[in-house]
Amino acid sequence: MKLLPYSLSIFFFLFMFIGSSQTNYEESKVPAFAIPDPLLTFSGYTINSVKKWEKVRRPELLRFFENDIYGKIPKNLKIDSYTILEQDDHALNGKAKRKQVELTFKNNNKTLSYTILLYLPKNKVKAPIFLGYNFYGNHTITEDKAVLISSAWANNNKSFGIENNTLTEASRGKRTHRWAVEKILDAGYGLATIYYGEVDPDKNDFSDGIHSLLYQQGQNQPKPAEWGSIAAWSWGMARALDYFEKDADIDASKVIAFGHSRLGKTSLWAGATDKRFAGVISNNSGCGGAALSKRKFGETIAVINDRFPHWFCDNFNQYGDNEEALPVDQHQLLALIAPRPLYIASAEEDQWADPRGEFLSSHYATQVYHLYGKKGIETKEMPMLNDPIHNTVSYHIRTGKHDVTDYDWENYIKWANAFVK
Ligand code: GTR
Repeated sequence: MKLLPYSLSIFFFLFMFIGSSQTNYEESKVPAFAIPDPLLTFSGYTINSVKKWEKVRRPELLRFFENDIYGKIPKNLKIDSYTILEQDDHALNGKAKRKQVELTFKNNNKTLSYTILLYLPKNKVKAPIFLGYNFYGNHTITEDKAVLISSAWANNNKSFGIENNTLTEASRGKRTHRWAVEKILDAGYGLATIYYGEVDPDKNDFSDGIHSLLYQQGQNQPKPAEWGSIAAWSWGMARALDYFEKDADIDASKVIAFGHSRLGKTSLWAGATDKRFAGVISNNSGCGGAALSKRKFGETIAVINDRFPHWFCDNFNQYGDNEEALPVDQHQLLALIAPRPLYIASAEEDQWADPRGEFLSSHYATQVYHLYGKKGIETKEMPMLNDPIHNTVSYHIRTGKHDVTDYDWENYIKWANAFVK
């Protein structure tokens, strides 16, 4: 997050260039390492009960992930007000109730608002819902003309018609394939989505987004142990859940945090930090998400911190090319979600996200689920392609690339029916 002196930046650039050309995609080159034991405290004490897990081990792990990986939230900030911007009880050809709800936050003489797009199944009193961010605006997930276009900063993207960091009509419906809205509604669930750039624009700049509302006097960027963007986006999901608790159409005890890729890292962290999320889905979340960092397969800590210096807290930099020094790994992040249902999904062609590392992580988290008498990923053998394992902890690897598909959603719905609903 800090600016490096010029000469150092050149050195760093060269190093990264050489380093990234060495991305490892070979299983035989994965280093040998011990899997940090979720049930052994940092001081060497063995945990053998739910009580000790919840009193001793879970808090110390959570603290570690907060201080050294995602960053702490400096202070609690509640919703100042919310406004139903728009509502239609006969949306999507009469299939759904649509609501667009704006949440507003105020602090330090600053204001931040973001808008939740909700599709709820008709004739259902309190619906369980999937909540997940989208990458390019709520209007990209559907052809529905009534969905409002965000005025927040967006990454330019030619194929989406996004220029000058501004979202327009040109991108309406561009991401419908990632959101199986009809399947979700038909199964009796609602869908809530938010444009992540409204909570914190995805760029290495901490003058904007939610961070700026919570600085102390004179502060203009997070401290080394304070929140990066992933923690900020997770915070936004938790505040959406605060709103759901007030919305009579939603069953706030059945909100499933969903996310793809960087937003899958986000849904995992949201589930770890807020126990109210009834279930968590990580779709192709990879490095800093479900994948084990110590495997150094595909994207690594050094590479992710270089490309996205704002995602994690500054303290995370000390583990770049120094994974051995990490006393934890990402399966322990997954374990923080226990005993709540958790779904980890990979894609065959998404080697950058290390599917095997994602799988192993779900396996090694399972021992904490066992404390609660729940089943997870009991085997160390990866399943065949398109052959999901469904338990309280679920896993699948599907054919195809880094993406969200109908196949993914069909499985999330099956798992939610069995373990969340
Ligand atoms: C990639 C990044 C991944 C993943 C992905 C995404 O460039 O290296 O960690 O987060 O972006 O979010 O689409």
